[in-house]
Amino acid sequence: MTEILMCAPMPPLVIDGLAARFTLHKLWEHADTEAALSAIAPRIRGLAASTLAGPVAPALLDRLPALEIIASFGVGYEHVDAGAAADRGIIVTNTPGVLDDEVADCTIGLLLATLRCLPQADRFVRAGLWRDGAFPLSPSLRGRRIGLLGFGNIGQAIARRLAGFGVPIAYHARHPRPDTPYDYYPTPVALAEVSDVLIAILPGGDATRHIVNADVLAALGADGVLINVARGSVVDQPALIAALQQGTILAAGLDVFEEEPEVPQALIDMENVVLLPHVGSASERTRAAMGQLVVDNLVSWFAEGRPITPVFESERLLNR
Ligand code: 8YV
Repeated sequence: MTEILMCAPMPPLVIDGLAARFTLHKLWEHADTEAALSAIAPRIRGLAASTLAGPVAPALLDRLPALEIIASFGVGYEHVDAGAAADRGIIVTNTPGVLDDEVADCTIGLLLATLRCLPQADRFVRAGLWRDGAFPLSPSLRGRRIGLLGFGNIGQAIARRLAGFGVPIAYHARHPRPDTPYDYYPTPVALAEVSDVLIAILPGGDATRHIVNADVLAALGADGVLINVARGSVVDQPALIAALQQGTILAAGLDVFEEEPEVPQALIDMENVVLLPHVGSASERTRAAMGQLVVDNLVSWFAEGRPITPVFESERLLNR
């Protein structure tokens, strides 16, 4: 039977789905993982990976000469060097599409929670403070212009929802999209200058590292709000903390952080920040769909020689 490697635990649906069709090696279950890996490495043809399991190191790929495919859980795949994998003839797949609406829904929730101070209001009621007087008035979504930093499938799903809220929308991406009615801005600073809310929804990795820096936050301005549902790496976190402390911007809603699961105490101590533990896609339903797509990619590859959702770096391997 085809042998698949999983280095760290993944959702039960993935483990069970793969174990039913392949010989699945759960590396973390071995007391001596080094010895276990050495014994099985030459036979491994598929690798099931996830952002939660950390980067797929080139040194690991060096040890897997028969590896054909890396099936990654999640739409973001910066933990795999897909270009280097393609150079080795290894296909990489991710789980796009099935989480777009869920992440977009969560983004709207975080946006409203941040602007209307909903978690703070909940804490106020629970603390019994209502009896002493009304909760302070909050900022509003009304009258705000929204800047989408990133305009891929999830960014567009957020834009569709925001259109229903009747707020103006603009965006920055690598290229303008002629098929949208929204204004394009060629740089993050230019977008921030015309926005009252900046929503980061773009891929992580080196190309976007700290794309939200002190200049972008200054351009967003003293009434500005940052929402980050992308990756912690896209925001210069110390610059964000300074901007919040100094009133350079008004508030932030953050689902992702630079060193997850670590969240700086300075952010925890701030009342004008809403913090989520990277839950954008984390509903039972959507995580199940993502897990099933990991399984289906491996099954399709080994049964039919066709992955379902290869990343673009892998396309050159498939078009040969
Ligand atoms: C998950 C994500 O948290 O899809 C992504 O890129 O960030 C999330 O859906 C992540 O994939 C968990 O491994």
